Amino acid sequence: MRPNTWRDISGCSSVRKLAKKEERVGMAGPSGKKEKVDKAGPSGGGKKKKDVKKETGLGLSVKKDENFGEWYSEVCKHEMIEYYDISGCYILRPWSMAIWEIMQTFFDAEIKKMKVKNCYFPLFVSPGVLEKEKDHIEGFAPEVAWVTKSGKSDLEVPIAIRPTSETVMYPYYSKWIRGHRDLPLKLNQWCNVVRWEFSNPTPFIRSREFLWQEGHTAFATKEEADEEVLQILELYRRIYEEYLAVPVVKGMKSENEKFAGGLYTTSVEAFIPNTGRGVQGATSHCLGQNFAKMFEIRYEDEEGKREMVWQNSWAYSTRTIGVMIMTHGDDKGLILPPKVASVQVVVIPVPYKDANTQGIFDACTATVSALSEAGIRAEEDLRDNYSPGWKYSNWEMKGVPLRIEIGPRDLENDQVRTVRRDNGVKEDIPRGSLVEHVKELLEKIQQNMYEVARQKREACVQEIRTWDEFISALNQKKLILAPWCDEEEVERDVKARTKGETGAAKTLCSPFEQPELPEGTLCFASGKPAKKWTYWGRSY
Ligand code: 87F
Repeated sequence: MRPNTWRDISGCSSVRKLAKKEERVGMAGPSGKKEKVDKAGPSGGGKKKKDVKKETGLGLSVKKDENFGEWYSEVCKHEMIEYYDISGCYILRPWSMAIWEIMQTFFDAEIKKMKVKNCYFPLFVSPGVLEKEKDHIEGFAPEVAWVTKSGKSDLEVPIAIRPTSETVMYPYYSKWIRGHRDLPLKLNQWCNVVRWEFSNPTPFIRSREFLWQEGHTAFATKEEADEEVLQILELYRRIYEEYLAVPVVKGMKSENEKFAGGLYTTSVEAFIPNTGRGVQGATSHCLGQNFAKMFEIRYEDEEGKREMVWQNSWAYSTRTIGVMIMTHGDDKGLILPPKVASVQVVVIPVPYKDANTQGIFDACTATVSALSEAGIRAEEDLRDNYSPGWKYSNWEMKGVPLRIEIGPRDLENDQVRTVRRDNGVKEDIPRGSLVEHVKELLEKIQQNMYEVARQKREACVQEIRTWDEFISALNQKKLILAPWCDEEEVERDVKARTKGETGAAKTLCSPFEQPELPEGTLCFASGKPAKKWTYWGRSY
């Protein structure tokens, strides 16, 4: 028989009884004094959820399925972000910044393999330069933020804050590129940008300032540019699928939805089943020669002829983190994929009465050391002012992929207990094979999270052929795959016809992997011959 530890009762209704008992007993705080701490377990007993949350800081007050917006905001606030006193701006706390840094390390190393070099251009843009490329800035203009004062005096000329850096960088590309030997020029910068959005700010997904990388490259030939567009897009797919365990579709943006200043736009598109919305995950654009013309970026080829360069630009942002949270989180909080979790394993001592507490603490420390030495990001939680049950909930809320519990019986049996965050499965593993076992478990969790997310998305995909089917699928929050004539006017028309409170439907992308399109298939919206299958939906 196992002793009656927290492990055995956490999550069931007797938690409350135990919490009560502890209240009577009291627990020593870090100061050594008895501190009044909230110890209600995760289920919180008979009180209303919202009250319990206020009291304990534990537990979410809403369910993901019941009020997604509120759920998302609560989950984010659990150490990922802090709201700020300027609307649309958020503090990225270490828990989320660490995720950004892990993705950054991966992506930065990959683009360096492609001979892309990092640089840094100023945050400020002079108005003349910003407005040089009219096509580009048109439509975006209302989102540009301006500095108009220094202290109390007006600036002679207001200065824009970069919303993206084409116009900041390309005058210098024009200066630096002279001959064919200066090509390709491949630069990237990790920076912040500001876009003064007015619609519904959402942490990570739509904020007025965000972090991103922006790559800007110039080539002698279109072929080289085309090739790079897809290489970068593949890296974006890998960030989502291999790191964030979020399935995405690679594809081509429509003429309406592409970056207006460029030739064509490719993207990775994710889908959030709960809201039935698509979300553009990252974009890789071929700019063609539009900017080269505008900024006179020319080179002399081998024969001494003056030619215009071909350019690309590509970016992914902290939006990635929001998509990950929305995809994996559950009613207990965040679930972090092991590859991006700054703490992959949390080790929690489960002392019991007069059992060998020091022995248990030592076993926890030894476990963390063994895991850390093997390159696993592990941490112990030895805080003595919280009960094990409280810690379980707290680390579940923060989404740590694997919990290890060590109690008296584990010590006796030279084992530890593992509990997976993704599916709750518990296992006792011998300490002798700890490292291999944990490595294997983390890989399984990563795989399973991706697989579960993929199945959930697949269940939402609906192939349709007619307008009625389209509207019905849209109302059922489906990710719609439809045969389309690929005409701009028709997409505009679909947008107009679906305009409502929750936003209009538009194309997300035309997937590179196209299902067969039999001769004679007609466009669902115009009735003209269909040219391709395209994903449609409302989007973020
Ligand atoms: C907002 C204000 C001003 C998006 C904006 O996607 C300008 C813009 O140009 C703007 N919002 N864009 C498009 C950005 C295109 C492009 N830039 C480099 C990328 C990848 C990185």
